[in-house]
Amino acid sequence: MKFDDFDNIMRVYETSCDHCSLPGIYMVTRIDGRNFTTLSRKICHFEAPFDVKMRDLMIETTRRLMRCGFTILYGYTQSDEISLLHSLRETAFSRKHRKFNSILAGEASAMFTHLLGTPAAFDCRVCELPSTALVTDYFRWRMEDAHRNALNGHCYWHLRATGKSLKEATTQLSGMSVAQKNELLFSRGINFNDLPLWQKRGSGVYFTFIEKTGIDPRDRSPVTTTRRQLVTEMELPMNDDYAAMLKNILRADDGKPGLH
Ligand SMILES: Nc1nc2c(ncn2[C@@H]2O[C@H](COP(=O)(O)OP(=O)(O)OP(=O)(O)O)[C@@H](O)[C@H]2O)c(=O)[nH]1
Ligand SMILES: [Mg+2]
Repeated sequence: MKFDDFDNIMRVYETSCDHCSLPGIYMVTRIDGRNFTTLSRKICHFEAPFDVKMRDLMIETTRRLMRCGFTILYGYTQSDEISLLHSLRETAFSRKHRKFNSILAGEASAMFTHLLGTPAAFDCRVCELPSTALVTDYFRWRMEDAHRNALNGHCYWHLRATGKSLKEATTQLSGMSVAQKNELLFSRGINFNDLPLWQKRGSGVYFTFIEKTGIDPRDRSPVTTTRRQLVTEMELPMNDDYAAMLKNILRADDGKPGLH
């Protein structure tokens, strides 16, 4: 058989389940650390429940992903996960999910491992959101998750510090209301409201535009160019204010490729 015929026959098996997102649908990718419970506790001995080094590695990885060949408007990270909002006009890899999942998981794993100096792996999934309202809800959902995890994490580690076993602390927490968890922390001198916002809300990364003035080497005339730069926000607003921030990012989406 000629190679071209052989290639055509075999290609079908490779591409038969190659799902693509339709035009007009927002794509959000979520990249999540694999087995980070073990990595944090047994391998790297990160401070619990929150370690500034872990936060900074996740933010640096998010910033890398926002410049790795996709058109991304906003990156959000909390715990061991990163969510990326792609431009509505994202055209990378013909919007093929297999490419998004494999490339973003690979890039995140490579960057995080490089920064940490110990092997770490991430998975990735694509979420398809048909409206800006659902995009906003998606990011509010992840922030709610961060908030819940922060309260549970602080309570859990305080119970452990008082001598409770893993099982005892988990059982005690599972029967408690949010108010009781707040009271538990308060009785040990911690006001949950006073904890750093990045722990309760996660961190966001987005692009801003800056104007730079230079000299045109051809005629020595002054020229002004616009550059995009990444900004990291560790004190994100919440609720309606967060929704307004996301709305602004979505409104400014010109979908221009090649700006990463
Ligand atoms: N000590 C410590 N642990 C952290 C920190 N950030 C995230 N983690 C841990 O990372 C884990 C993230 O949760 P999951 O993604 O559900 O757990 P996982 O072990 O990664 O499991 P899979 O994602 O299913 O592979 C939790 O156990 C967190 O406690 C941190 O700053 N310090
Ligand atoms: Mg994980």
